[in-house]
Amino acid sequence: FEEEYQWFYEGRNGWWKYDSRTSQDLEAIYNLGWWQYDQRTSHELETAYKQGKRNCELLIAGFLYIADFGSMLQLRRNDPSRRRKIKRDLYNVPKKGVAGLRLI
Ligand code: V3L
Repeated sequence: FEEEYQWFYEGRNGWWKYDSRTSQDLEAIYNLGWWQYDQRTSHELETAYKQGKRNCELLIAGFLYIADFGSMLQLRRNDPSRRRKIKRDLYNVPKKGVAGLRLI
């Protein structure tokens, strides 16, 4: 069972950037820059979002992060310069993979 909406965070340095001529087109058309959060974290985000909370604290690979729904950014709690855009989108939009596991 997949929830209709999932949460995504922005990646960097994707494989599609190796071909500089088409990278912008691919990124724009297929939106390949996004990773889906793992199922547990995506569910935590969805619950907090639906409760109208301003943010949600996340534990990811031993690090605490804040997902801020106002700015739609994920920030590492002890180093807020480590920031990534986040988005809520339909579960079946194109993505790089889930939580760092590539689809291809
Ligand atoms: N879920 C899983 N891993 C995360 C998350 C998250 N929400 N946030 C950060 N990391 P930072 P490309 C990402 C990982 O923001 O090729 C991807 O999942 C993050 O992993 O500076 O650049 C890929 O595994 C990074 O390894 O705190 O798109 C990897 O980057 C590390 O935490 C490469 O993706 C530091 O991120």
